[in-house]
Formats: sequence, C-alpha cells, structure tokens
Amino acid sequence: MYPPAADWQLKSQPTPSDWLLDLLQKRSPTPSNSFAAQLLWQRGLQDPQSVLAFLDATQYQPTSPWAFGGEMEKAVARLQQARDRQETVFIWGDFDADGITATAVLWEGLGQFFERGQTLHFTLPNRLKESHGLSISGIDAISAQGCQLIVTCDTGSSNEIEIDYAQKLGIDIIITDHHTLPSDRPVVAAFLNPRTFSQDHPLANLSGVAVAYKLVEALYESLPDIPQEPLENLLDLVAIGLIADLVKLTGDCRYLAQRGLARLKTQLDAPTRPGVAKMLELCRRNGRSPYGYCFWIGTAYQCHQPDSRRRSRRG
Ligand SMILES: [Mn+2]
Repeated sequence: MYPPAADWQLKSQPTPSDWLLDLLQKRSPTPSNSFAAQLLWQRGLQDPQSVLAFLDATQYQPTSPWAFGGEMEKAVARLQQARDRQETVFIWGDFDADGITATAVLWEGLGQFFERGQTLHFTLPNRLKESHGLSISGIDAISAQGCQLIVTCDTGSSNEIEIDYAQKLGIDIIITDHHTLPSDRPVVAAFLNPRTFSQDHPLANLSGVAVAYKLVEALYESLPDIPQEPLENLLDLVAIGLIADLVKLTGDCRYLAQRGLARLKTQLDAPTRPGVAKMLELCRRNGRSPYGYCFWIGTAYQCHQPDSRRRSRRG
C-alpha cells in the first residue's frame, strides 16, 4: 500500500523589492538572482542593512554582552572579586562538543585573568560513568581542592539540589548555560542563560560555548589592560560548539559562526591548536565544506563514545 499523497501547504510568496535584486546583482553578477532574492525576502531580510549584514559578517553589528543586563554585571563583579582575593575557581563543563569547547573558551579566556593550574582549574563529568550537570561527588572532589567559585558552562540551570549543596560548603556559583530554564531563578551569584531573552532577540539561540564567550567578552571589556591574547582567538572554538550543537544560526549565532569559521580555516595554514588542525586536515582530505568541518569535528567525539546516547540530558 502506498502512503497517501503529500498535501503540501505552500507558503505564499511575496515578491521581493527591486532594490534587493539590484543589490544581489551588484555583489554577485549572475543571469538571475531571483531565487536568492526570494529566499532572503521570505526569511524576513527586507531592508538593505540586514541583507548586507547577512551576506557579510563585517557589516553585522554584534550584540553587546551587557545585553544580559544585571546578571552579566553580577558575573563580572564576582569574577573580579575572585581575582582580587586570589580565590580558587573551577570551570565546570560538559562532555559534548558544545560543552568541551565552552570549557576551552573559559579555560583560555578566564585564563587571561587567573593563573591556570593555580587559581583556575576545570572539571568535566566522566562520560562513561556520569551524566551531564553538577554532581554531589564532583562538588565534594573540587571542594577538597579548595574550590571557592564554580563557573559552569553548557550546564547547571536545573541543578537546584547540587547548587544548594555547593553553597553549604561555601562555594559560590556562576551559571552559564543555554538549557531549559528552571521555574525559579537558581540562588547563585549570577545566572546567564539566553532562554531568558525573547525568541526574536539576537542572543536568544546562543549555545553553551557562545554564552561562555559573551562572559569572557564582558570581562575583556571590564578589564581591558589585562588580557594578553586577542578575544577573537577564541572564535574558532565558538564556531565548532555552535554548529555541532545544531542551534538556529540567526542573529549573533550566525555572526559568531561566520567569524569563527574564518578563524578556523587559519588553523590549516598556521595551526595553534594541533588537535583541531589535525581534524581539519582529515576533513579537507575527505572533501568536507567548512560548515561540515565543524559538524564533523563535533560528531567525531560522539562516534568514539557509543554509550553517550543512552544518557539523558539533564544539565
Ligand atoms: Mn549545548
């Protein structure tokens, strides 16, 4: 028996304005740009500035990290306090591609302000034995190492019990995450989660690595004389996490992914991350696109961890 014939509901097709066809024709002279114009128009790109920003990342006006408002101010103030007091800070990451790149972004980014291995450390759940998110046993372990502040990435929003437990041990927490919001804001030093934005906000779809990047960006803006490395050096990691996590690439997500892909390509000629450079080389040999690079790098790790799919997402 054949399945019933598809009953397609076709969206009405408004006609794009002539200026859009002219603009596309100037940028990319081809016999017809009408399909591209139609697609852009239907995606809501209906003024020259947003079309130009879509086509060229350098024309996009990125959103300030301070769009997170008071939560970003609290996060930066708490990190500055930790720095002034020489506190022991732990990054608590996650083991998927977004979580690992987020951990690396905080390790390198916060590492400009804290001494790695001395006042700054990181911890990741063991994928084979543990699930996503904060855990009592993990908190015990880092507490024994003198932890006074945890900065989560790609996880932590719904870990109410573990947050409470950490605080009883005298550990403060900054949550950076993009997973489902709990019914009440957790009682933490700062809570950065883009789900608090309206759906059409340019930061609404940030993945874990991109939230971590915005925190580092705010810290760079607050203490501009301290970092030795340019913030942009982190963008290749941001692109990998954003693309592998399959978030909707609109607004700042698309901008960060575009800039990150450009940065990632430089790893082929002038590698600063040997592991990433090696994976890129393998991708190139297999003829993958730059977008495919990120997805492949992200999923390569999954392929070697076959039990991961049985675990539920909780963080
Ligand atoms: Mn994620």
